Amino acid sequence: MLQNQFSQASFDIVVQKYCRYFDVDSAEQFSLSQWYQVLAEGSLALAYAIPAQKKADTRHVNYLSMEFLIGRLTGNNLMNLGYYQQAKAYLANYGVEIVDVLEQERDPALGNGGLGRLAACFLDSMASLGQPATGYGLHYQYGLFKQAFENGVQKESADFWGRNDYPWQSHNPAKTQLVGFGGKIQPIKDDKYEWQPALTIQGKAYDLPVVGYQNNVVQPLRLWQADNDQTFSFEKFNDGKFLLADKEIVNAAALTQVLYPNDNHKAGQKLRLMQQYFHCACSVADILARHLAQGHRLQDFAKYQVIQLNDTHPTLAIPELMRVLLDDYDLSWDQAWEICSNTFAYTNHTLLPEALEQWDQRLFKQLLPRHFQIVDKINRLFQQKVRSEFGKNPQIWEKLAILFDYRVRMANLCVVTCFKVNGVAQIHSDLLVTDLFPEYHKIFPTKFCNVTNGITPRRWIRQANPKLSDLLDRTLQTDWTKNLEQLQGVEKYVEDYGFRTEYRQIKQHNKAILSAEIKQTLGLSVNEDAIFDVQIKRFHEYKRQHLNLLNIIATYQQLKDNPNMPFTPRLFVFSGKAAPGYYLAKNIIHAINNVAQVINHDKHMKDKLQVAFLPDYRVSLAEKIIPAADVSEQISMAGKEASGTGNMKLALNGALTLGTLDGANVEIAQMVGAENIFLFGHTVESVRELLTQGYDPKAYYQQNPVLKSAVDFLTKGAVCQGNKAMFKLMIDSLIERDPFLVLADFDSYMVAQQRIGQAYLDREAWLHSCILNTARLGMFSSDRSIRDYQQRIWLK
Ligand code: 26Q
Repeated sequence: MLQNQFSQASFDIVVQKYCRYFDVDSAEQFSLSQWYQVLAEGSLALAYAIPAQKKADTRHVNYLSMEFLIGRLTGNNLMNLGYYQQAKAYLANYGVEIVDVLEQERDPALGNGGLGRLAACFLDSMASLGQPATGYGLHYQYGLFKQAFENGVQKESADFWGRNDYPWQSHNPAKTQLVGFGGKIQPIKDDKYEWQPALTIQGKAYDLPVVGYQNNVVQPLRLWQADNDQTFSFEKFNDGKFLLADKEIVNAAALTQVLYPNDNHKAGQKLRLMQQYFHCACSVADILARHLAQGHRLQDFAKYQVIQLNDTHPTLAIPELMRVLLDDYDLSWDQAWEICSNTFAYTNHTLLPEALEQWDQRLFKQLLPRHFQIVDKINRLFQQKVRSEFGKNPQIWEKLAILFDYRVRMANLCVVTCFKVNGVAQIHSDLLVTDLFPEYHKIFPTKFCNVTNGITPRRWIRQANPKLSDLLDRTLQTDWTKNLEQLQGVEKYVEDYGFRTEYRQIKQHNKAILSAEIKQTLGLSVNEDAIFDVQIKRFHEYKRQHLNLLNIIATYQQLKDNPNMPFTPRLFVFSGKAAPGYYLAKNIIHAINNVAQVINHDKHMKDKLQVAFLPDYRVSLAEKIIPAADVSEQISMAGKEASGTGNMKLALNGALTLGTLDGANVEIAQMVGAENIFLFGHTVESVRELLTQGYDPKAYYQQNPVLKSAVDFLTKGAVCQGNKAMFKLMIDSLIERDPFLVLADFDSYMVAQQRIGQAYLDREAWLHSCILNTARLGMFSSDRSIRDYQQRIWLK
């Protein structure tokens, strides 16, 4: 009741304020976007009205990530604050639907995909579990590019998301930092040096509130924005010996202008390295300042702080903390190393060699001379350790060195320094030890562990699927979002007529909503009774969207040849972006779009086979697609997808997985049981076998007429508009090299698709499996992941 009055009053104040701003007599005249401003600002006030937590005596988690893909905040924060219903009623008084208002919000796209979204889910879970934490990231001016299709080709445009008027952020001027680059170093004494940077840049803090789920916790996501340093001295700069590089002028504000659009691929550019250091320097300084301000001693740093590195992108925080401890706080090397090696923990998200970050030594040294010196010493000290373990063995040293062949290897620096290294699904953590870091594992056997990824049930069911959430609320009579394992409780309703009917109706309702979205964006009327088969993720060869495409083409050809063959209608839904410079991935997007054109315009395919590629995949679009899915495509080549998290979101919302034994699919299969998942394709072991035997993709192409004709389809007729070379990039790659075994898995994939078509005909059995998927997915809550981090890493 008190809460009710409170939220009412705070919204009234904002309404009054905006009546003036917008120059209208009353709120009745507000547009939806004006209501959005009112709702966001009112909610922000409510979030910050929560009193600060009293300082806990536990370790504070500092989550460093170059990406936080948070999605829309207003609905989520209102829900977590416990004010959603009141806000809804408040707007209803004005005849306004809250969902229409929430649709006005733009997604802050401050991340590429899985890694950035995981960081956002973890912030939600840490706040919801009361784990004291601060997220540290960058306040990019442009988030991930917007995607449109022109004649089927991906076109990128800038995502001007409006960081300056974004209602959820507050500039926190007390937290501004200064960051140096370039210049030179002077020895002071022992390991103490003085670094005289060539230029300094200001880092301004922009805070977003992370609201815990109905537990009165609010903690910051702190995003750093670069700006020109007001105290910048041109005199000093013009003095030749301080120049960063030959007369190079750096516009500081450019540093945080754009998010690099690569996913699972390194960039190697100077600006990216500068971004990384800027992120780390601001964050380390802020963590130290908070630690000392709380009255803790410097030597207790590792006792009260942990710094979790989200992949190697924030690795520079390691030499940065060393530098500050040595040069600014006069610690000895051993004291500083003791602190660092007990503070940092590293999460690896990929085994792909092309994604492992290595920086050019000359570039590194030029930008960060003092850090290079520190890394060099870490490397030399580590060499002694390697010698004592393996003797003088140049081959092993070549593999384990941090500095080698004029490169700085970030993953090696992380493994050597951090007290824990974790992978993101069991199979990935195993491969990390056996394939990527076996020698390190021998030296540091207890360093490696697994924490399987998770997703926040607040956003990925409660918010995205309100109808299913309501059914679960009524069935379980408890708030299952706080403890997702309680979903097991629905298992006993799997044969309950009432429950089944509602569950089925909810899926159908969600499919109708998605159909309307497809109609609106693509002008395509889809068959709502078809199987909604979805593949939504970044475009990458290893994720094999082209395997999906080849099956679609082959199916189309079969239906053309044999119009009366038994077939369960399908709608294939795609969504996802390709990195702008990844031409092969863009070629796959183009091919899917053109095949969609042909199939969707073939009147014989109407309501039988349809393809919808929704442009501009983002969190808010995922929230619409996922609840409507029947089949979840998780078809990466075994051993390549570290975990996946879309797989969890889809299965939780009652889609059946069609997948390889890769990443978290393995654990999903264990949880739901073999009868409730469709597995196919080579396993990690059989991939290994095939590759040692020598893989010849051309043989598959020549020997399988169905496959051959599907591939050839792309060089004929309307699909390529007479341009045989249109999809050459993709086709040549498949036939000549096929690094991700698309052709080797084609047969098994088609068979699995046919099994799905069969299985769907028994709608009762299908529904049974869907319900069991929801019931058995509780362990994939990111709350469980965070508890694992606490037990296996942070609280050690
Ligand atoms: C690196 C250097 C320069 C520029 C960009 C990058 C860069 C950026 C993003 C490298 C990698 C990424 C993103 C990687 C990623 O999203 N990995 C995914 O992480 C998920 C969360 O753990 C897993 O579920 C996915 O399996 C994994 O692919």
